[in-house]
Amino acid sequence: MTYKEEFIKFMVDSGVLTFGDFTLKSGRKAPYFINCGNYKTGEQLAKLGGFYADCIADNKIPVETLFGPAYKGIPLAVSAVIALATKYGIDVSYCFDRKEAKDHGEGGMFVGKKLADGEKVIIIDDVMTSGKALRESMPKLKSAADVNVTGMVITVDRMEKALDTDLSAVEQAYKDFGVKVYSIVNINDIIKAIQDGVVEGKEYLDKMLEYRAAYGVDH
Ligand code: OMP
Repeated sequence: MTYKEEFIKFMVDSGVLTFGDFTLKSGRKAPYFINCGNYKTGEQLAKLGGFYADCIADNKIPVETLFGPAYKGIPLAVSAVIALATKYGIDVSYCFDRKEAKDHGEGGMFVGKKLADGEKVIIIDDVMTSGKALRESMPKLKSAADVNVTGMVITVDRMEKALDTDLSAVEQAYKDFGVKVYSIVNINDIIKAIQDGVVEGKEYLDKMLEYRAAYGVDH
């Protein structure tokens, strides 16, 4: 089994890759959904962190701090920062934002490493569809300090159009913010894994391809 196939099987076994009728953050109605909130156990998070760390190390993305956007990005960034240290001996920091500012104690909008101008930051998130989530986190991150976002690492690139453009969300992210998006797998890898029988789901393929014809784009 290839590395990508192993990850796709891991998503299915963890109940993360699901099929049905879903309304997405962008308003799109999709026949499949990747719910990273379903990685629940210590073993699953340890394994997930290893995949993020592999992606960062393999692509040699410069990094001082991992940023996990609240809420779903928090355990993802924590899993990745631990795996970078234990698997690769790369001991870096992590931080996350608060959804509501704290007005007592240490106060502020961020928890974890205090960001500095020029700091090399990787955004750790779950999935990219239209790029809306990145569009929301960039101003927050930049409000902390003039950080250097060296990349964004996600588990699945759905390879879809950004909103109001024919560019892919990944291309639009680079155009607007200079942020390069790295993914462990993309939707073509998932479709191929289903076609090859690596994971179940052949009955959903028609709907997935139909959806891909409507919103999908190559990059
Ligand atoms: P965009 O902000 O449109 O790129 O959508 C990505 C975000 O939507 C993710 O950060 C999730 O919060 C959520 N999402 C998933 O978690 N899994 C999916 O398969 C699809 C979405 C989505 O709503 O598009």
